[in-house]
Amino acid sequence: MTTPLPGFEGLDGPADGAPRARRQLAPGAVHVPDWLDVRAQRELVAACRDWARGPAPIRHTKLPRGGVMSVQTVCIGWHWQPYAYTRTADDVNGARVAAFPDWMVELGRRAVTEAYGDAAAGDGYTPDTALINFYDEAARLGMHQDKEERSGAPVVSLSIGDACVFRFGNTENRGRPYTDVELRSGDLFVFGGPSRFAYHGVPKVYPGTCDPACGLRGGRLNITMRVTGLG
Ligand SMILES: O=C(O)CCC(=O)C(=O)O
Repeated sequence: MTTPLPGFEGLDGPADGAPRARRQLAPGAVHVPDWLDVRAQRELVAACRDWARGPAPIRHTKLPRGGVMSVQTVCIGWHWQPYAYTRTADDVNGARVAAFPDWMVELGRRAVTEAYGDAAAGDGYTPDTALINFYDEAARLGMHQDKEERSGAPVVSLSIGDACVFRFGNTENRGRPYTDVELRSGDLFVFGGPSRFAYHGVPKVYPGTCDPACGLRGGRLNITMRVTGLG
């Protein structure tokens, strides 16, 4: 048996190195480990590097009360800033954000199909925005709901790089009950249906767990695809 990653011992899941099984955490919330192979991870990292350069470069999002998010974010399709979507990155440089590519729509469809085992659900899924978050070793994301979208379509989350603790909670409040899941490079997490508006966050990233074969030298990249429901 291999040694668990430091700090992972208390989490619910197999030891590091053991195969991890697809798991439904709650109705509509599904974790599919190792969904992206290394090549797909590298391609996504390369695409995200391009988007991070512009037209609206990656930034630490400013919060309305004067705080700044520790995570760095760049958006495609639509630009998210607390708490609305716009086509232009008005809190960055005013540029229109990069288009949401067709290949990403296809990836989102495949993700929904495979997470839910439901081709019709996948075929009907047309994401039009993605928030791309980069976490350095100090970055965290507090418990929140993704609720600026005017659509109940699922959120598709892809993780690359350092492993993290992903906290998936309930739809009522930021507190318990919640489940902590370790998300590793290549993992897919989809939340829709009754779980679409569940609170979730990232309380911890495990620096140094990134395999450079994924295309990142360090840190964690997370891509969440969404359907805005905006015209
Ligand atoms: O980084 C993650 O796994 C979650 C990202 C997230 O919750 C968000 O972008 O709203």
